[in-house]
Amino acid sequence: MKAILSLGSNLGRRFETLQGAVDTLFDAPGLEFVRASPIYETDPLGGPEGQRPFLNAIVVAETTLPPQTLLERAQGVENAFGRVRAERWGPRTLDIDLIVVGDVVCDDPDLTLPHPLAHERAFVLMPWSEADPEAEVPGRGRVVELLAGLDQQGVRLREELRLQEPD
Ligand code: A4P
Ligand code: MG
Repeated sequence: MKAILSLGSNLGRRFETLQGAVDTLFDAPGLEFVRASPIYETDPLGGPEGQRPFLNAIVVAETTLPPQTLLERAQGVENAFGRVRAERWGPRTLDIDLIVVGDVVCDDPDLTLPHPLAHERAFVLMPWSEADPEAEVPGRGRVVELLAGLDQQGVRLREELRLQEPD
């Protein structure tokens, strides 16, 4: 099934962290890289004042893993990149969210699918619409249409930064 992952970083070497995350995520069986979106620099949403902007991107993958296992893989990669869980919505070297996994719907606070805020976040929908223009958020509508209803001012394309396929 198709899996959409959202990657964000606003501490340290942000681009290198995103590329390293892509390389590490796909370094084990059960998850196949399909495509990465362009990278966007985005104003931080929520969290403390004075945070640096994020770099955000979307990765499209194919997976045979159960969503819970995929979440554990993502959290392992976050930890490998020195993520310190201090403050909710606070600065982080790496945040990986599962946006959708196939058509799985799940209300568990440890894993909510589709991601409960994805449909209202331009920093998710903008790169996602680039990576997969036909995409839909189950129960919410088409990504391009959801995006059109949002303020996109804080989301800027960083054309010169390009994620490579995992090595
Ligand atoms: N969790 C539940 N559902 C999911 C899911 N679909 N994907 C649980 C990933 N995790 C999920 O996450 C807290 C808990 O959410 C995890 O234990 C997991 O079991 P976390 O990553 O530990 O904490 P967090 O990321 O600080 O909190 P939260 O509520 O997940 O925040 P978000 O939604 O990840 O938002 N602004 C910009 N411009 N760009 C960003 O990338 N990111 C955030 C974080 C805020 N503002 C941002 C950005
Ligand atoms: Mg998160």
